[in-house]
Amino acid sequence: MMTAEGAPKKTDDFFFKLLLVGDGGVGKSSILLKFVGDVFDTRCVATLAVEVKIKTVELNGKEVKLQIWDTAGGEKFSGVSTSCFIRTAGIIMVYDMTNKKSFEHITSNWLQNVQDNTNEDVQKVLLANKCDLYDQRMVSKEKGESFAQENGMRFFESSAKTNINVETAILTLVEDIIEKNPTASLLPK
Ligand code: G3D
Ligand code: MG
Repeated sequence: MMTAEGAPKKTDDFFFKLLLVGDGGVGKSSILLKFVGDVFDTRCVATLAVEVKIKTVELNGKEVKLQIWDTAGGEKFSGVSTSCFIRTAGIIMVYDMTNKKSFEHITSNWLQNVQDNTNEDVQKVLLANKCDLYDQRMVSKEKGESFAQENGMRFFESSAKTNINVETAILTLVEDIIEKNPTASLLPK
């Protein structure tokens, strides 16, 4: 099959599952809404307390379909169930830079929850969200950055409200996934 431009249609596009984790209220759903938009192919999996959204992005000439799982309800014990992690290629860990506890839960619980349920190939990014509220900052950039570095994650300060680094963080994560698995398409299309 040919595209309008006459180039052969790509058959090796990627399809990755990403997972958002972090305390309630840090902005996970807002980040997803900002990245994907208010689309109608949202699925609710009530029993798993996840919402799944799909977005296709163009990256380095490839079409990459992203299935992004937004978790909720795991906040009480700072962990989500093993079933949420199945076939996950990338994890977006989020804290609220105006809420110290949300960062402490990343270091004390969420990273452990992720490490217990994934192998080392799974790429991770740490987001210090709500950076538009800089005058209410409770976690320094250095603290977030060095924790991310120590644990092999990328780090961005983001704002779902003013749209800072949301797309950059997710696309960088996807680039890392592809770099690690250049021939992989981790889910059947
Ligand atoms: P969650 O999905 O992690 O539980 P939500 O978090 O996306 O529901 O966001 C929780 C609250 O934080 C929401 O406010 C949302 O508007 C706000 N929020 C999310 N991201 C940002 C951000 O980057 N900056 C600011 N200033 N606020 C943000 P409400 O008032 O609706 O509860
Ligand atoms: Mg939410």
